[in-house]
Amino acid sequence: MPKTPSFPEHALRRWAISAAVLVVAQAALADPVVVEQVTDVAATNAHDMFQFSPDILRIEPGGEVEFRNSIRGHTVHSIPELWPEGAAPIGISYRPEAVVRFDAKGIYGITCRRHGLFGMVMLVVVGAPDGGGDLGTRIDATVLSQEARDKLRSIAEASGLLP
Ligand SMILES: [Cu+2]
Repeated sequence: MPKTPSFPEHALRRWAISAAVLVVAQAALADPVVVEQVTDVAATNAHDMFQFSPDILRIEPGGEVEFRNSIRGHTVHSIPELWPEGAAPIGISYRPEAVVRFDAKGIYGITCRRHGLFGMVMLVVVGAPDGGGDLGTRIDATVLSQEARDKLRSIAEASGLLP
């Protein structure tokens, strides 16, 4: 019976070690969190049809978010009243994907310029704030539609940022 050549054990061990190192390195880089901009044509109302998914994120300072599908009318725009002081505003249009890095701690409000009217809004919470602070007042101060403000309130309430 012919002897089948066996893979040298030391080479196998070396391969296993480099594979383990690779996994650790990838975990350390922390891939961006993905937010999809959804158009659900099966929805029976505009409120459900146009959404950011998920509509709330909690990340650490320096964390990155990849916004996908800022096309066919969807955009990603900062809500000025819900944006930490000094943080650069964002405006993404006509791009299948765009990565945004959030450095400053705080609560960031984001809207789609076309569908924000129907409540296509979301929050990004960077760091761990003690609470929403004056979030409720700031939501009321926005020039968004009532539907968008209601959506922001419900997101904030569901995540403990508002009582
Ligand atoms: Cu949209």
